[in-house]
Amino acid sequence: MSQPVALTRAISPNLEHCELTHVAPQPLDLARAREQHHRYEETLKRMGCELHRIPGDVAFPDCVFIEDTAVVLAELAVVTRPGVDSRRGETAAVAQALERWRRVVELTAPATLDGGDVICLGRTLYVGRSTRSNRAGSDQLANWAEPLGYAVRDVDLGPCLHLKSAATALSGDTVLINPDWCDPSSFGDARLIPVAPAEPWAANSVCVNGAILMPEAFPATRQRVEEAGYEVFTVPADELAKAEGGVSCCSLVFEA
Ligand code: CIR
Repeated sequence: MSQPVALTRAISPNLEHCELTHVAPQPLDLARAREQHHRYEETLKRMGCELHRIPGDVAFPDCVFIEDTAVVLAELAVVTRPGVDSRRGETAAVAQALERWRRVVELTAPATLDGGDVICLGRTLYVGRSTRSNRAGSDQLANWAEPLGYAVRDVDLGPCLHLKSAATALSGDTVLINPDWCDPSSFGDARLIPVAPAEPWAANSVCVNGAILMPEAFPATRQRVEEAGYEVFTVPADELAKAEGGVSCCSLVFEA
């Protein structure tokens, strides 16, 4: 198997003007965010990724959250149309970078879709119906993905930003989930690992080469993931969490 690529984007000097939906504004320490982001990138490398970073952009406060700008399938990269105006312009640089590895297609108005709303389990794409992603977004994604053999299913969400705030795939048949934020029956017969009740934000993770990357702030959920048989890597991620970002948001990980 080839080495996976992790595509990241540097933090904007304007991060303090990021979008916030479910978290209250707090002072952001840009230097600390950059240090934690660097450790995140180094950890992806330790997990076996070839790391590629796009420069940040002062015009786009949220550009570090590159996950929202594309859904990278094995066959095709679907560049999204993010659900808030301030993030629409983030996609151009990402689309250009992805052309190195994939044919690139783009969603168009009236579709809105954030990549953080899309989970791939086997040949099924689950799309969260968040405030960022609309029916036209999942329909256009389906128009690209169904001819390739993917099924596309919408998932209703509770009070969280994205589907990946509520659930992420640990493998092709296992989901780490906060059952208070999305309906566990959404994922068919997948094996479900619930987050520890005291750690509602712990469902967001990244799977690389069969191992799992999680924030270090969720030890009880980490233990559950390890007991399920996964090797777990952790990183400090609390500074970008103030910008409402989790670990999955900061990379696009895919086979080269
Ligand atoms: C936003 O609200 O768009 C950013 N402040 C955070 C985006 C986090 N992305 C993600 O969960 N995929």
